[in-house]
Amino acid sequence: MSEAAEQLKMTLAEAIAAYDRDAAVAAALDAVRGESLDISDLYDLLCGILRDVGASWQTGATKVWQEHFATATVRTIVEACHPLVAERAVATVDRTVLLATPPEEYHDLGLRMIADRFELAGWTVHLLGASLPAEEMTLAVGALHADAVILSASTHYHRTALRSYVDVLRAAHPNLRVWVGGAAFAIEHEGWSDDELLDIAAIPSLVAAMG
Ligand code: B12
Repeated sequence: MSEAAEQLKMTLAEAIAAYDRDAAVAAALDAVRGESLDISDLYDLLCGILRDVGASWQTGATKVWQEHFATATVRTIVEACHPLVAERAVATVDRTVLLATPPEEYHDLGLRMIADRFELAGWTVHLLGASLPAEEMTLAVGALHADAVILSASTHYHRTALRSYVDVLRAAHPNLRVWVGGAAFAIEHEGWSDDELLDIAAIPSLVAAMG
């Protein structure tokens, strides 16, 4: 992590500890507007803050309401960055991606950040949010002429449930690219082939790789 990123991570963690959402949002926006940090670096750093909060919640040092406060603050920062994402996106690559989580999977912040990474890379992005049934995604793929679908899972239970979700989608749309990811795939991905997983770092050059 760069020195600017380390500094900002500390500032944001302090603002969150002081329950000062406005200060956190202002510091994050200053950093990305001032170009000391790009948006992808900011998202990596926000992800790190939430992982720290999650670890602290697991030990009991952070209460559930405090974890919710931190998550809400991060969400506000990400939403506040969106006009900059649209401004900084590269020229269109003429590809459309839809993003969602499967039913009952409410961890959607990672998905939200992935949506912006695709937009920065020139994709047309339709974020369909958390807990979308496979049948609805199947309809959306047809209606929005999607080339690809991104599905995210944070819990092991939802990683398993995604298998039949992806099978339903592929049966309806054989040429569709479907990629899965999220915290549930971080350690291992039994039952999934390597080409169903996506490396975030590959997003900027995906279209060239897809041929
Ligand atoms: C915030 C949070 C919540 C919030 C979610 C708010 C929201 N709307 O997103 C709330 C309070 C709702 C919540 C609830 C629960 N949570 Co929770 N939660 C977290 C926490 C603290 C942070 C998650 C987060 O936003 N991280 C930041 C984002 C940016 O990271 P990310 O999702 O991993 O995404 C990154 C990558 O994975 C990647 N990515 C994501 N999707 C995709 C897809 C593709 C294709 C690709 C390439 C990449 C990619 O992109 C991001 C990086 O840019 C984590 C702790 C942790 N260690 O992460 C626990 C955690 C995920 N939760 C956990 C649990 C257990 C739960 C609950 C079951 C708790 C409970 N007993 O009720 C419920 C389940 C709710 C449900 N049914 O979905 C566990 C999961 C354990 C497991 N592996 O099974 C964790 C890890 C906490 C822990 N240490 O135990 N949670």
